[in-house]
Amino acid sequence: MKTLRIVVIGAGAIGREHIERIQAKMANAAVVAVCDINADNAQLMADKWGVRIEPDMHAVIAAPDVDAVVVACYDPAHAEAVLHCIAAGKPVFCEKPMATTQEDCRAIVDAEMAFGRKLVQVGFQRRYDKGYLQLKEILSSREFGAPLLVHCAHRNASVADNYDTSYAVYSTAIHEIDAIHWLIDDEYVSAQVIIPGSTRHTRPDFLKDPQLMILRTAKGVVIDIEVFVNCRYGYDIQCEICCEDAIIKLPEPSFPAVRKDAMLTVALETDWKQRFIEAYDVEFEDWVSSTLRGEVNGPTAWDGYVAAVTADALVRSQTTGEVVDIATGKTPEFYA
Ligand code: ISE
Repeated sequence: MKTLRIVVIGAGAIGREHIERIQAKMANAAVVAVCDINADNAQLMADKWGVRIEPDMHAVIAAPDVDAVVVACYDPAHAEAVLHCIAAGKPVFCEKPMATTQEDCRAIVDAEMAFGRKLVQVGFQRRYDKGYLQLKEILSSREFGAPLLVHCAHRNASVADNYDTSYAVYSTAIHEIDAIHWLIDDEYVSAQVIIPGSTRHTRPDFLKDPQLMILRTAKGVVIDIEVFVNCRYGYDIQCEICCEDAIIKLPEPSFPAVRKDAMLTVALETDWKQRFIEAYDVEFEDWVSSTLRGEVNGPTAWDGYVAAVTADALVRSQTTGEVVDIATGKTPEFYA
């Protein structure tokens, strides 16, 4: 069996997780090198997994013993790394967001089309979650009619100190933006954000929390997304789709129900890495096997671009509350 030899760019929290996942769980892939501007991060992974440290990102992407690249560095550095992979003809898995501006996302799309073959997969792991896959199957069967309304909630117990109002879109709702686009297979046409009073657990001048985001699609579906990143009680992802003939709800993570002291309790997840751990594993299995076949099977650079354009429209509405139009244009034949 062929082994996919990978360099991981960025060995912070998520990069480390991916290195461990590849080294500990995957038979047909191996991390051969790590590159991080933080030398301690790279050293930690070199010590633990025996991978070589490569300080020069451009050189390691082009290295002959590197078949593919995982980009998991600081978000604003994604675009440069991904563009370099395309220039070197190397398949690349890029954590979300693909880039922090829609212009950079468009540049990636244009570079990939000019190269002539798909190389980029974006890390929208929800598409590999069992519950979301079940929703996709049910919706695709059309057994319950067309979707009309989608209610989502994305709640984090708390977030880091540098997380500001726009992160609620770029870092958090970006998952729903992609997942719902994929689930209902429809194009977004407008975005609006409604901001109620903020929780006392945040500094409202820096982070407005919670927020209600509303998206509309070309076929008339209305999607509401509650983002509440200081909900305190746990990590909670909800998605309910109202179709013409049925209401379909994302399954809850499964925990035993405990009866004790006149209470019936069921645990909740507390952390996104745990909630989606299986999805990440399946996502990487799929990325490695499709890369070895010379294909891109998961979310493409075009999906990354659509998410970025939609996210920018939501962020524009955060300050005014107004409805902002979304125009991504027609999906190019290359990505159809
Ligand atoms: C984080 O970056 C993620 O990707 C998590 O899934 C999300 O729940 C969290 O809000 C983000 O900051």
